[in-house]
Amino acid sequence: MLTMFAILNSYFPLCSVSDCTEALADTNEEKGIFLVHPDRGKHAVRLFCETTQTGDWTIIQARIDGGITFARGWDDYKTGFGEPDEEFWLGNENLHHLTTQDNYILHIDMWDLSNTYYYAEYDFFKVDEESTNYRLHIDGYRGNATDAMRYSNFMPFSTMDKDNDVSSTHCAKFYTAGWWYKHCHYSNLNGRYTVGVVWFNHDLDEWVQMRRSIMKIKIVNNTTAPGSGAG
Ligand SMILES: [Ca+2]
Repeated sequence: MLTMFAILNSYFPLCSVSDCTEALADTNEEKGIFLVHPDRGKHAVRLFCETTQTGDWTIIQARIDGGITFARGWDDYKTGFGEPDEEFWLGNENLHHLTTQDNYILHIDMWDLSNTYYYAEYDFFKVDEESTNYRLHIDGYRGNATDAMRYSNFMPFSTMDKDNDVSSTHCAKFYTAGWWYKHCHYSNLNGRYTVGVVWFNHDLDEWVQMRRSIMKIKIVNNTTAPGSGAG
């Protein structure tokens, strides 16, 4: 058994790596694409990992230039699409496996059409399993973008071919994207590029249209996760 493990490990040096922190530590790289196994071996996923002064980050979403369409159905959003270092959606299944193996912070960088920078960070970010339609849990906002995503808290995910929102309309179909729509949204970072990639700024009381967005997560250790049953 030991021998077999050694052989497997020589073929797949990152086989036992379950997140970006371990991948980066294994290779001493500052950033790059790594093959990791969030749930210890059942799934392999390519992650773009980056270490910064604020920690080791995993990119989960990127809108950069409208190079690929985000008008996709359930299966695409489930498995993910795009390239980890280009336009990208990590995939709801991967999001679920990652965010349930530890406690994660969600950080969102956004630049509007005039290149003004906004960020929103959530101390708690978790995506439930598919049987809940990848229900979202976020809490503990800070940033300069105002807390638009809280509106989506406890919502299941919807796509153009799956209406899980609480609206009488089909939000995902209307906005041609996948998101945790409610009735319908105050944030829509998977929306149509660039007209629908928006974040509602409560301070400005207006929609801000984004040219670029990056969503990334990192493990927070030794923190107490807030209760997730409030919804
Ligand atoms: Ca509906």
